[in-house]
Amino acid sequence: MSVRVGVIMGSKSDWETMRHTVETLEALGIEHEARVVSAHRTPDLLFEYAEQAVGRGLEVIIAGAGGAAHLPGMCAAKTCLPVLGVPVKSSTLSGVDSLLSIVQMPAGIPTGTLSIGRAGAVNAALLAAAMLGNKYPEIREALERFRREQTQRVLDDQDPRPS
Ligand code: RP5
Repeated sequence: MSVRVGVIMGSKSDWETMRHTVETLEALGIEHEARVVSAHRTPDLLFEYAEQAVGRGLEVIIAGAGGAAHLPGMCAAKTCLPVLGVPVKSSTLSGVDSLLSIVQMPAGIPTGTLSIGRAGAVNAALLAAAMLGNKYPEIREALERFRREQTQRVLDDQDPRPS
């Protein structure tokens, strides 16, 4: 099966957040790749990655970055593929800087923006699955299974106290 989702992040330090994207894609059986591509440290690599993404068969790109988080927006500027941005929680401003850097994209270059940190990283993978599920029935089924199991876990243990 070919790689369908490209997961990029601005730094190795983003892995602790972005691993949740990768783990969720793995749980859903979606082929993906994960790479460090920095908008400001390796701008040429970012342009190359985004420009070659369609030709390489990628269908969605998930980009995580923190601080002045221009990676998702710049990536979206260089490809017509859907780009989902994950704001990584920064140490100084708790990720609000990352969120605002990604979400406030001016009209014309849409950049999907998820919530800060782990929740956004997980949801980016689930949103990618929802997009791909329109085309691939096995991915739609995997996403439906994920949600059924999530529901069942809550129903099976409704005691809020730690076990
Ligand atoms: C951003 O700067 C990265 O996405 C990361 O969240 C942040 C800090 O990077 P490091 O200095 O830890 O490499 O580009």
